[in-house]
Order: sequence, then C-alpha cells, then structure tokens
Amino acid sequence: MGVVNVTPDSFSDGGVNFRAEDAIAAARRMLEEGAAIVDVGGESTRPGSGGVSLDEELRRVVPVLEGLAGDVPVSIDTAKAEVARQAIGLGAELVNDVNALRGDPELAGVVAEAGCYLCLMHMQGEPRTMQLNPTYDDVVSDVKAFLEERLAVAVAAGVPEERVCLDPGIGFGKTVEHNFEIVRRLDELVAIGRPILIGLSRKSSLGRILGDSEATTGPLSASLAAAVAAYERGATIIRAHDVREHVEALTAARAVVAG
Ligand code: HH2
Repeated sequence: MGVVNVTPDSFSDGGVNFRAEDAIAAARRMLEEGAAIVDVGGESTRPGSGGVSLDEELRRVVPVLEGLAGDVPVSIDTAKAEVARQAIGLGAELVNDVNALRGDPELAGVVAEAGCYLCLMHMQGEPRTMQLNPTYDDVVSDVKAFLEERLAVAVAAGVPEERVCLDPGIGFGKTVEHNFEIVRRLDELVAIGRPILIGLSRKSSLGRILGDSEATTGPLSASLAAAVAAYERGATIIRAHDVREHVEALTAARAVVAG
C-alpha cells in the first residue's frame, strides 16, 4: 500500500504531494513501482495534530481521487463518513479508518452499504495527545482485544468480516518498546484470522532506535528492515511511502520465506 498524503503537514512528507497534480503523479508512479493500492489521505494524524475540517479534507482529496478514478486502486485514509462516501463514489475500494469506527457514527453504515473493504486501526487516545504517556497492561493483548471488539462492531453494522483488515497502529499511542513488541509478537494478532496491515514506514521509532531520542522520522533502511520483519511474522499489507524499495525488499523476503 503506497502512501499519498495530500497534506502540508504529514510527519515525513508534508507538502510533497499537497498539490493535486503532484499527488496524482505520485500515485501513478507508486502503481508502476508495484503498489497494489494507493492510500490517499487529506488529514495528518501525526503526534500533536489537531485534525482538519470536513470542507478542507474534501478540498484536498476530491481532485486527487477524480484524477485517479478508474485507473488506480485507491484506499481513502479518513475517519469522516462524508469523505468516505465521496471517495467511494469516485472509486475508492477500501476505507482506512485510524479511529476504527469510533469517530464518525455514520462511517460504518457508509462502508456497509457500499460493500467496500475496511481497515480498522488501533490507536490509544487521539493524535493531539497520544504520545504523552501511552500505557498498557500488555500491549499486544490490549491491542488484540481492541481489534477483536472493533471487528465485532463492524460486522454488527453490516460490514462482512471478509472485507475487514486489522492494523495495530504503529506509533499511535505507543512507545518505541510497544511498537517493536507488537512486531515481535505479530503472530498473536494474525491469530485473529483477518489480514494484518502494518505501517512502519519512516516512523519515529526507527529513528529513535538508531540513537536520536528526539527523532520524528526514521530512515528508509530501517523502514525496509522493519517491513521485512513484519512480513515474516505474518503481515500481509505493508503501508509504505517508498514503494519501489519496499517491493524489492519484500520480493526478496518472499523468495526466502516461500521458497
Ligand atoms: N499511519 C499513518 C497514517 N495512516 N493508517 C494505517 N492503517 N496504519 C498506519 O500505520 C497509518 C495510517 C501515519 O503516516 P502518514 O500518513 O505518513 O503521516 P500523517 O498521518 O502525518 O499524514
């Protein structure tokens, strides 16, 4: 899954694809480089972020979705039902909700009615404050219980279970240790029985284990290593900014794992 942030302030690439034509070109390039789907988002969820209005989010993503409609498999990274509704109307196949249906009460119905795919992600707290003091009894058990509960909520709202993938939400209300423990014990989340999506690409934990305790991003080399580790532990969808390099790394990893 390639990442196209149509934002001025995303944590690693804010402003790069803020103009619609740049975002469209980036999405097409990612498809050529081997992405199976491109995740278009108009709202940064970086630590400290306060979110954007519905109008602003629509202003950012709609021209990009119009430019991609029909050609490029698209996922919409939003927690807002109206953004999802318009994105689906423009061809989006998957709704990537970092709030796991806890934000907008209408989102589950929009997804159910459209029959599209849904990603439910774990987040402790909200972006503005989530990194202040994340605490868990046992991070993997807590995330697993949350994802099982949100999966049940989605199914009860009419989203077929076969359409849902789950994401532990790397960096969303988690310390560096939490993030790596989740990857180490990913098999416990795979055991839920739904595909696991994971986004480690460029995340600050990767910069922090390399010695910069204030890092807000991590380098490509560390992103690739972490993606391969997640893949080996059962992740099936890797969300990444640098598509070509991830496809190459994961192709090599698959050659080893699958024989
Ligand atoms: N990470 C980000 C955004 N959306 N969605 C899922 N399912 N999983 C993730 O790990 C995830 C996500 C943060 O990355 P990015 O989109 O590059 O940054 P920002 O939120 O600052 O736009």
